[in-house]
Amino acid sequence: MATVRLDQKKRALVRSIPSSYTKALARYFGTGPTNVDLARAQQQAYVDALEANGVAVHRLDADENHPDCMFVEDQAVVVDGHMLLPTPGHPSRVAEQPPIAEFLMEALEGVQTCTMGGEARMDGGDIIRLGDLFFVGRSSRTNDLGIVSLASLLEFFGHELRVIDIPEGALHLTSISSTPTDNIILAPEGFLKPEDFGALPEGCEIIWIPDEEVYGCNTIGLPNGKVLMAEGYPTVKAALNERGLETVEIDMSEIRAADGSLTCCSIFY
Ligand code: CIR
Repeated sequence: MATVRLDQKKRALVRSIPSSYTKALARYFGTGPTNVDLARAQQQAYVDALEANGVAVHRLDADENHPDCMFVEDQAVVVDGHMLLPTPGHPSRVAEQPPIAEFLMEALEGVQTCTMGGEARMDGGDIIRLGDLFFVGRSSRTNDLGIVSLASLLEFFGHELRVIDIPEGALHLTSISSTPTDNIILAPEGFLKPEDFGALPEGCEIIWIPDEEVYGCNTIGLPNGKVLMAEGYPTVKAALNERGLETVEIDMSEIRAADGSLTCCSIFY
């Protein structure tokens, strides 16, 4: 998940892929998944990569009634041991949340949890974190009231939040960017501009990636310093390797087919 710092990435939650996955929402990168077995094999490779690089993974059972249930990132926002349970921005995904919330409340014993009310909407996939600076996407899934809820949680910690308008052609902020380390942002040059992020803390940089590799901008920084990335994005890989970051690549084709990126498939807690 995109809301924890590198040093907070020891445990991750994933959820199995239901047979109904072929009905998952797909409007952006994906034309819709067709091969559930391949998606499951790719998810297993993802879990194996996390575990091989220092993350303990817990897996929840799939929910056949919710084709998108593997995309757990959208369902809970964990920040410094506190948790915000957003009301997801797509109605078909709202009822995915209870087992995820239940698991996290038990795992994070005594966790302070807040929920959203009224018309507030947010998908966890709209948040990225650069050290203690947060960015949230105002998107088709995340509205201003949702952003207000996140802002009050972050205010409690004294963390700054900046809002970025997500262009029409993208689902979430994490669909088009990520922070592979606590001082690097990857972003596609035709989707976002330097002004969207504003002035960054000293020592931080944005690596601008050509639009053909927009999907590759979503990466996961691992606790051992390596970076998990999707296979097939040579500019992203070269940019990370040039900065001394070792990359681990996995095939994400059937996850991408449902508009899912690497971060969408887990919650670090
Ligand atoms: C959806 O449209 O909600 C799913 N098919 C994909 C969710 C991807 N999640 C994410 O970017 N955090």
